Amino acid sequence: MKTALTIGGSDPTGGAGVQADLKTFKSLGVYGLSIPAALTAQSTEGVIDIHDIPPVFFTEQIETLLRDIHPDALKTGMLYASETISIVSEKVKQYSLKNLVIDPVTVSSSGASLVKDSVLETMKSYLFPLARIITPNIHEASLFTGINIQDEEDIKKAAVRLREFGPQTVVITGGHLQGKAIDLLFDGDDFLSLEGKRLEGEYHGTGCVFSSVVTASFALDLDVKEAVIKAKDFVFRAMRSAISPGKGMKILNI
Ligand code: PXL
Repeated sequence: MKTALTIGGSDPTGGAGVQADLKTFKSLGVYGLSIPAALTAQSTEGVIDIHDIPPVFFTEQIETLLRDIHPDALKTGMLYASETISIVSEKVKQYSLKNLVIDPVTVSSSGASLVKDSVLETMKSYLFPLARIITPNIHEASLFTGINIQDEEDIKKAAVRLREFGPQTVVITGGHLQGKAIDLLFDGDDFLSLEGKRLEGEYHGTGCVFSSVVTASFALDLDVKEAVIKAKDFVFRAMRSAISPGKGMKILNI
């Protein structure tokens, strides 16, 4: 059985974070491994508090697991602190990990900041160059490039700029742009624009699930285009059948 590792934040609702990633891996037939990089106290109504994992213990989690298991693919989500990002970058190189998917998480769907200072710079310099793909949404693509994204041309410009930071491929998920839900993939040569129906409402965890499907797909040897097409379809179907287990946001049915 193929294996995929997620390194990210814990979300007790299971709608985002490593919990959502594990469920997504499972539903695609990939065995899931997980290392929490930060813990959140949250409900469907929002993030209340964040606690980071001490760097020494975070390193111990990674080394213990990777000395034993070599995952076929891995993803990062909420890493929260710059030091955590540096450790991930060092270990990806040390253990020659391939198929790295970076979901550059910055804010929660409820609007809470999920990063400490200077995380954006550290991520750009140390982690992006190691990635097979990065999966920012429109908001994150704007933050990392400084481009105020208003239309599809801006999305293209941002994708080109983001790829200059070193990832092999960039996909900007457009679910947050007004109108259509367009995802744009750029591999350095070609753009692939994937258009989907837009579903109204606030959904929790779409970015996590999207990047998890891409990660599981890499573990299963799909190519980048196939992985992104599968992710868009999977997220759309999980949104259409979303559930409301609490008082706040809807959670994808995975
Ligand atoms: O959706 C981004 C995200 C990622 N990881 C964790 C989260 C969230 C959003 O709330 O809680 C742990």
